[in-house]
Amino acid sequence: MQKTSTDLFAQAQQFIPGGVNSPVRAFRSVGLDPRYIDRARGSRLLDVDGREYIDFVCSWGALIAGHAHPQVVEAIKAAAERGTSFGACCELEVRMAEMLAGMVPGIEKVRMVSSGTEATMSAVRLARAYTSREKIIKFSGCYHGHADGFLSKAGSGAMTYGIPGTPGVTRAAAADTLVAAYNNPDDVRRLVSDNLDQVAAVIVEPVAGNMGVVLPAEDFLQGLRSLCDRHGIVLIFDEIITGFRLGPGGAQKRFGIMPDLTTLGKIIGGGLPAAAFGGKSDIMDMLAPVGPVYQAGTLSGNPLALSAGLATLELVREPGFYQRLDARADIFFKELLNIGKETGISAVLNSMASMGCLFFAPGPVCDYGTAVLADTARYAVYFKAMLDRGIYLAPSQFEAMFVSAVHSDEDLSKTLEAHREALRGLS
Ligand code: KE4
Repeated sequence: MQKTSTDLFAQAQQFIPGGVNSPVRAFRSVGLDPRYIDRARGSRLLDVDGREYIDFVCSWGALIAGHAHPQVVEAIKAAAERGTSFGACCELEVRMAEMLAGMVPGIEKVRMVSSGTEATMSAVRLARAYTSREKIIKFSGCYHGHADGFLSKAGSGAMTYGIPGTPGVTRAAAADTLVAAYNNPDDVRRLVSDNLDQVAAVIVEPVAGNMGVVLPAEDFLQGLRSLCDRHGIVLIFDEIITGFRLGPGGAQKRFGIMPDLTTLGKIIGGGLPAAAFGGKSDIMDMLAPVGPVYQAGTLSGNPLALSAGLATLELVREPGFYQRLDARADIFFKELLNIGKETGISAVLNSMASMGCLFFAPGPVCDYGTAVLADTARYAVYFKAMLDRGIYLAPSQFEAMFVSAVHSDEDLSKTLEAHREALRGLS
């Protein structure tokens, strides 16, 4: 007898804290129990209760080519038949490194890891070693994974559950992390001058995707670049969402601003656990075994994950991939906003390329302070109304929604219709 989502969630809670392996999946902030997904293909999810959804989470942005893309599945099968992990070097690692160095402007050398957290944690360690400094600057509302130093005023699940810092992070770890307001260059300059010659790195999501979507203000990123140049600070672009989302070279190519280090994830794993950090050779060559900075991983560069990632990158490299995707997504997001205006519901839509976020906020959302003004209770009602109509959005106001290359015209118009009905239910 097939177990229902309710059965599975009850059982899961006996063995897994909160019943989930990652908090944001718990649906708590939208006041529901999670749906258990049985399978997925293209733009669709099917849960164990037989309900089908059009998916706009896309494994948090990883599946830009959709679920179970035939070329990705084929690549994984072929790789699996040759062995799932060698714990030794393999050609796929060379191909991936060459691909990333060839496509991402800021990457001369790169190292693969298995999660975004590992990538950002390693990049910060490297920056500290390179500069012989200890402090880092992050931005409130940005999320760089759950390594100790990143959890002050983080975004994503930490923001969803209002966890300002988190127990278990030592005072020392927190003290080395300075937090500035996103899109506020004066704030960053103040922190740098108050901590002169102590700041190793500034880490930023060039387009924020973890407080909902927040776009960089004009000259914000250029301002960070200039400030880091002036003070010998390593600029880290956390492109774990924006890498290969905002185009083949990510945000750094789109904006023409070169970071010193870049972190990548999600899309480069094609739905399997693969992430990376890379940058200028003189920084990267400080890593063991060349240099003194230790960093390692049993499954780093895993052939199965890299086969899925490489197959996905081959798909996004096809001529016209981004033009087609971004054009459709742009029309879709504009329609979402227009319908909001028609129904008189105050909502703000921030989007870039195929990532976006509808905020039930009173005014423009340009940083953490304005994002938290969003009406999360109203988002929860809207979320359920969309879920009931077969539209699967992020179970939190403070996440992004993603359009993939396989969302059909029918998917998008069905979603817009559901959106219109859900908003009408709010008024
Ligand atoms: P992971 O350790 O979860 O692979 O990556 C951490 C990370 C780092 N940097 C950015 C910009 C990220 O968005 C993430 C992870 N994103 C969240 C969703 N916004 C992951 C979802 C989850 O925690 O379950």
